[in-house]
Amino acid sequence: MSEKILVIGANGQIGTELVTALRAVHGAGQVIASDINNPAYAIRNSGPFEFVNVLDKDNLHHIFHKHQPTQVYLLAAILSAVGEQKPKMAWDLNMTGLIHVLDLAVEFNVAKVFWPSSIAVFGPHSPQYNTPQYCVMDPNTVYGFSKLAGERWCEYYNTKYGLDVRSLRYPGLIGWRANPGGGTTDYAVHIFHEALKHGKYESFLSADTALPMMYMDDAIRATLTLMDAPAEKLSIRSSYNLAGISFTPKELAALIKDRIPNFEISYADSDPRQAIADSWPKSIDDSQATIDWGWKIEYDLPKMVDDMLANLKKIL
Ligand code: AKB
Repeated sequence: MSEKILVIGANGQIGTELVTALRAVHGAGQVIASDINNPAYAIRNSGPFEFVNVLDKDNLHHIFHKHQPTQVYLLAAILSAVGEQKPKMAWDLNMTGLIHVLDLAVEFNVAKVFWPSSIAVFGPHSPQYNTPQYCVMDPNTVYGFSKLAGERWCEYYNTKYGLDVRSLRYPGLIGWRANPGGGTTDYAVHIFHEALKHGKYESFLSADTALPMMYMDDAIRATLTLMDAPAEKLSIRSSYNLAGISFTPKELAALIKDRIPNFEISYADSDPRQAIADSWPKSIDDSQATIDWGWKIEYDLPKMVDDMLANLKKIL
């Protein structure tokens, strides 16, 4: 059966890359990109696009009815840093948007739904190193506890209505095709742009702040692999831990300096994003993803740095 795939929030950092990857696999006409904002050039010119506001259930209902999607990817969300500036809006978008999509997926018999969670579901009392799938979770950002509540809703819709909903706890994502918007891990993308454009960067996180990160190619491959896995292999219907690579701003800067010798990094005196980063894990145990659907990363830190610089040099 040919798939009809609806991607909601297609203009963002993940959406831009995911729509391109899905169109390459399923054909451009089968993947409907949608967003509340005008699409980026790459999205607009490579296949169908719809304006969608996830908070407007009638609008969303119309899109589901029109396209009868077999798969839906819900990527519209407010991330950690912006969420702290607009807490009520972040809760509303991240929760109400998810529940609208889960309800419509049940009503329209959507075969599979993907919804991203995050390492932000963990908090200051979670184990910081090799954080396990199941442990104390006391997120203290609105983004973090909206993701944790969202995971519970996903598992609930799976158990109660049999909805095949799948999810990953993404670490910070690093890619060259699209910029991140409003997260705590954004420094790890901005640093490359500034190194190439200006030869220097001021990190808003301190030199030794380790965080779990992942190259976008790995994240997209993880997403597509999870979505292709046989349903009976999936033992987790809340959201899978996903590890990637863990590093500090100092370690990343050292690798960039090896390749751009005049590059200099400095560190901000204080920034509200530091407290968020300090509440998150430093590394993640994603062994259940390996057991259930064969997950394995391909990009280590040096390989990611080389690929980011090579691609950004072509477009900056
Ligand atoms: C953020 O920094 O808010 C996101 C995330 C880790 O979910 N990149």
